[in-house]
Amino acid sequence: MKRGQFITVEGTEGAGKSTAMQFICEFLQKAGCELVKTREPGGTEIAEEIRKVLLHSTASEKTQPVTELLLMFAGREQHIATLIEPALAAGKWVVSDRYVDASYAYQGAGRGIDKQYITELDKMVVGKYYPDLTLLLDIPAEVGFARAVKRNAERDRIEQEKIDFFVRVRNEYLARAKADPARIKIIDATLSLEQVQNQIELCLKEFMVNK
Ligand code: Z5A
Repeated sequence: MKRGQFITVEGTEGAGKSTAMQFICEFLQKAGCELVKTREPGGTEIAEEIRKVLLHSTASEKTQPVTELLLMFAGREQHIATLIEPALAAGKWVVSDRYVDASYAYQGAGRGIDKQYITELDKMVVGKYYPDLTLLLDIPAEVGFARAVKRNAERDRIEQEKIDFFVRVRNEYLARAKADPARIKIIDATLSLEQVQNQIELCLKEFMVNK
C-alpha cells in the first residue's frame, strides 16, 4: 500500500486558516484523494481533552509556558499514534489545521522557550512524521488582528496575547519557511479570498504532480 501524503496549514491569527482548510479539503476530494481532516491542538478524543485544558481552562492559576509546550507535544503524540500514522499507512491523505511548526512559532518565539528543548521533543514525538507539504498563510499581525476582531468570535487564552507576541510568531514562521522552502510554501494571505485560493491551488497542483 502506497503511503498517504501529509499536509499541514499554518499561520497567525486571522490569516484565514479555517477558510483555507475547507478549500484544500474540497480540492483534494475532487481530485480523488481519500482524506482525513484534523487539527492541533486536538484531533483525537484525548488530544481534544488536552486542547480544552490548553485553550479554555477556567483555572485561576497561570499556565506555565513549559506546561503549555509539554501539553502541545502530549496531544501531538496521541494524534500521531492514534490518527496520523494509521491514516498515512492506509494510504489516506491527512490535512491538519496546525502541527509542529506552531510549537516553534508560539511556544518558541512567542513564549521564549529555548529552541533546543522544542527540537528534542520534536525528535522524540514527531520523528519521521513530518509534513510533506506545509502551507503557511502569511499576514502581518495587525492585519490579522483586525480580521479576527471583525469575526468577533470568543478569543481563547492564546489569542488574548498582545500584538508583539504575534509579530514574533509570524517572524518565526517566516524563518522556518526560509530554512525549508521545499516543504513550507508561503501564501500571501493579505490578498482577496479568490487570490489566496488561487495560490493554494497552484501549490497543491505542483505538489500533486510529483506524487
Ligand atoms: N498552538 C500553539 O500555541 N502551539 C501549537 O503547537 C499548536 C497550536 C498546534 C488554537 O489554534 C491555538 O493553538 C492558536 C495557536 C495555538 N492560538 N492562537 N492564536 P486554532 O488554529 O484552533 O485557532 P486560530 O489560530 O484562532 O485559527 P482559526 O480559527 O482557524 O482562525 P483564522 O486563521 O483566523 O481563520 P478564519 O476564521 O478562516 O479567518 C479569519 C477571518 O478572516 C474570518 O472572518 C474570515 O472570513 C476572514 N478571511 C479569511 N480569508 C480572508 C481573505 N482572504 N480576505 C479577507 N478576509 C478573510
